[in-house]
Amino acid sequence: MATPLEQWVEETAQHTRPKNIHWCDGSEAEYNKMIADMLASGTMLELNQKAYPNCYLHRSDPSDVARTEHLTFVCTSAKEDAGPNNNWMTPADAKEKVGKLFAGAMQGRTMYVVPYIMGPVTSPFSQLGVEITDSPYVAASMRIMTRMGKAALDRLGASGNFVKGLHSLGDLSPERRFIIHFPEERLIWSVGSGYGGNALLGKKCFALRLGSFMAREEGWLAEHCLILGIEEPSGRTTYIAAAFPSACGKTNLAMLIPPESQKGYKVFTVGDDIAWMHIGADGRLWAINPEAGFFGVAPGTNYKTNPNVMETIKRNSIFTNVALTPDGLPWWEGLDGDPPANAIDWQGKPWTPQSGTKGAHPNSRFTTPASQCPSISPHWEDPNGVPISAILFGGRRAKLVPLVYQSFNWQHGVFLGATMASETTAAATSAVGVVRRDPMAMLPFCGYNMGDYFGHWLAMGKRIKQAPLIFRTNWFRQSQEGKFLWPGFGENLRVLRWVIGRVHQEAGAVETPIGYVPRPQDIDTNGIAVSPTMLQELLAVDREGWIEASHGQREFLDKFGDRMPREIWQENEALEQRLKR
Ligand code: GTP
Ligand code: SPV
Ligand code: MN
Repeated sequence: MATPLEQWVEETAQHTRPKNIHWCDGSEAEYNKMIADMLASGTMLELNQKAYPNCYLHRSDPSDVARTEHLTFVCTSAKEDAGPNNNWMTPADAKEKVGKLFAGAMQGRTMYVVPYIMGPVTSPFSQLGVEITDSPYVAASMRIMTRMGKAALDRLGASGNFVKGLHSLGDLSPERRFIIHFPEERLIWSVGSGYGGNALLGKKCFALRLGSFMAREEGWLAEHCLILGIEEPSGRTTYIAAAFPSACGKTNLAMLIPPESQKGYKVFTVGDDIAWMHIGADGRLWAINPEAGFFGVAPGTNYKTNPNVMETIKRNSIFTNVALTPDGLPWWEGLDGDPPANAIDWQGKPWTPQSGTKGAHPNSRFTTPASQCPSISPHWEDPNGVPISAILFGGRRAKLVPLVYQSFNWQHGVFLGATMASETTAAATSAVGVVRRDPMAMLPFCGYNMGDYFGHWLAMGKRIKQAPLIFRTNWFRQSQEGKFLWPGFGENLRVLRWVIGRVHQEAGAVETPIGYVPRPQDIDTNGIAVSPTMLQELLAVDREGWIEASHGQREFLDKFGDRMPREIWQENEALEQRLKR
């Protein structure tokens, strides 16, 4: 008898009509064959194999370079279950409309059946998925980003307990592009895009949108969080999860290297984008990284900002939409050294620094194995994960939001996450630099009504023993002249030190209307060019500004009607009261 997987593959092949079907085993030989095929067809270019062994460049369609949130849908039976935070169609309408786009879509192409595990191979918190795709770039990338192939098939056996993801490049037209989630059926359909977050279905589609939906049903959390461990000179290690919106510094913080002046500290990377967090046997919150690789932002990455990732991407990596130098090296804006005198830009056209355009797309990225990262934690594949002591919610805000502050308690912390806003970035195809609400950095990724999502966070807090402390951070405050006030990157360790000081009740703070804010003497500024006035500005609480913000927050909370938990409203009212006092 055919297994549920075999049946689904057969049905899908009938509908999409591929030239042939390849079941991925995840072997190196298979990977090499996929790369060789793509080199032959021109969809992959070889980089300089001396400097970048086993590294390649892929250029995606110029209209297909970032997530397309307006074409992304969550199709629950009832509209209210998807919430105002998601685009919605009925499941039947979606199947009718998008089903047609899959008909015959794989003709002349190979259909890859890609079984994968999200999470360490033996973790009880890991989950299985199978992606059917007609893109060899997607199949190859899934081998870097997940535990793909035989290990997944072995764990699956004849079971039907896996998330189904069907992906086709279609004709790559934005007119016929849809990323559709059917959370009630554990099913994803994506057509018309080859871009990471739209096409590598294990990542945002499964690990966050379906993951958050499953997590609420099952009593855990699926979050857009990095996970890191900090070892202090004393040898004590504290783990932190941090939710920052897309392109707001997760990869960089996860791989932080302590600056010269901060001797004796070490940061270990557990994950850079997604955390699945469960309540452990001891009642605490434990996090695993469901991914096996990093899909990181290239621009701005260099040996000063993130030396660990620079070492990681030197081999076995796929670069997408970066520029190419005459020596076959990848290049992007913000890389170390001078720009090349001439290069080929991300669209394959001749480019010079005088061209007046970007050489690399602002959302150009690399896909690279996590195991190669010099700072990877010895515990990154622990089946039970690592215990989380603090959660940070961080946005990109030029004004108002202080460098760091702590919530009064879990409920207030959930409120701080729920009311977070951030300036948009190139990670999605809409205007860049616009402040928008992005609760818990999950606006584009929460697979159900966010009112219910905040309710789930509140309920989790009641169940966790020694709940993590919750903080807000903002590395992106600017001066009147538009300069960053805080040096960021490695120097963010100074803020993390205050955070762990609070966790272990060793650091001071002052109580303000918005939360506990460090006093100037609580943040070590030795050896950095942050003057007392700058620090004061970074830590200031602007009452007028916050009163205005609380009104904006009201408007936002109101959108969720009676799905918004009473506790979140109460927190906003309490904030307004404290500000008026
Ligand atoms: P996704 O992969 O999209 O989820 O993004 P991410 O949160 O992992 O963002 P990433 O770490 O790749 O950073 C994105 C951009 O922010 C890069 O251009 C970085 O150089 C910049 N950045 C990261 N950390 C800091 C910081 O502390 N200060 C400043 N000023 N910029 C930063
Ligand atoms: C993000 O946009 O938050 C990313 C890249 O991490 S993607 O996987 O495309 O969503
Ligand atoms: Mn992300």
